Amino acid sequence: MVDVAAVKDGVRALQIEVPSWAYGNSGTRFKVFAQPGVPRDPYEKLADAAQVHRFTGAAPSVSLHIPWDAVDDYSDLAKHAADLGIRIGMINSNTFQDDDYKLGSVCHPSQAVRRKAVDHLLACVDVMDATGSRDLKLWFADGLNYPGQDDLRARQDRLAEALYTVYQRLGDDQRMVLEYKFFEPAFYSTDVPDWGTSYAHCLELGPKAQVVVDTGHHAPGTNIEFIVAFLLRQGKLGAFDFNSRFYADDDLIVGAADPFQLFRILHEVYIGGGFEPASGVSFMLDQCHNIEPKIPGQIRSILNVQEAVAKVLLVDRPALQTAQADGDVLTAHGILMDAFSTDVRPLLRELREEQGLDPDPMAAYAASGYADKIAAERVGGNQAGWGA
Ligand code: RM4
Ligand code: MN
Repeated sequence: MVDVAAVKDGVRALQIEVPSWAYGNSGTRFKVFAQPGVPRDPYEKLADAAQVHRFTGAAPSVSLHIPWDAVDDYSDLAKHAADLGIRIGMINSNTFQDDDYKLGSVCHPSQAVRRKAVDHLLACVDVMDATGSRDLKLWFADGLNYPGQDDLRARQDRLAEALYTVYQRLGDDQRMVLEYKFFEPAFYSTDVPDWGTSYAHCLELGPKAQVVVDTGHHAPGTNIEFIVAFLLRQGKLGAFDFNSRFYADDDLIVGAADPFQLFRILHEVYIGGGFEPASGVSFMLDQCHNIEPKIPGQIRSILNVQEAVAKVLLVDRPALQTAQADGDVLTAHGILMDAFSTDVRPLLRELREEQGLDPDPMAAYAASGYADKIAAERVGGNQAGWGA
């Protein structure tokens, strides 16, 4: 009854983008623990990302964060990626690490600061031109800590104006994707707190503006799969930032905290056609590996997403639809749970063998000697990291 070949095809077609910042040192506001072999520059970050692709065959692109990944020659960086068998993906803007941005960036009360932030976003589009990247990711740390601190509504006007300016600069094949987050670093109110705010701005802007769902950016208990279903129905889901959260924006390995939630989200992606290339939905990891080694952390993440997708593809859709139409609650629920409860690891091992990959990417990476090699080679210089 199960079409194993179709499940394999679906997983084989899935491409997951890795973030350059996953390879740098990271931590909490209490401590950043440096790791041996961490990249010193964007070129070395790409080399590490290429290892993730080498062992999974599923991670052909890397998100950059500007200015963390600023280089003199972006075409040269893109060429370096191509030489490694990968490519540069989304360009993430950063308007949160400059002293000027204490009270916000594109929503700041000062016109001069807003201009500076918009100029940065426009410069990010230049990077997209040079690297062949399709998407500009916008996440703003803007918001308020205290009621009365600034005018909530005026800040929305400023946001709309900035987004409009950047939207006008996009090429025909470029998009901007707007991420929301309900708290942090602002704690009373953020300027893009939820999917509705992002959606409304994107709708006003036009088809090249899409919503980003970062799975760690919701209040506990939020039904993220509903948001995904809704956005897909509206043609407004641009991208995912995958990670896990237990309490806040934890940025832990996707599928580690709640594999069932990941399955439910990806099931809605499937129902909504989000795995079809024409949908334009991009699947990214947005994670940091504070205590675990970084490259295996990324490999594990890719495997977790693949496992969830394989389970989704195992759902007996016709039987589910029949049970739903019949109002047969328990049969419908059972069909979903049967798929979720299936151990898909043997199937995925088989698929990897068919792809000419090692069936066990974690073990293969560990045996490759790459970790020792970079620890020995990358001595001196400044390890990358954003010193949280
Ligand atoms: C933000 C957001 C962005 C990411 C930064 C590092 O919370 O998730 O996507 O670029 O963190
Ligand atoms: Mn994110």
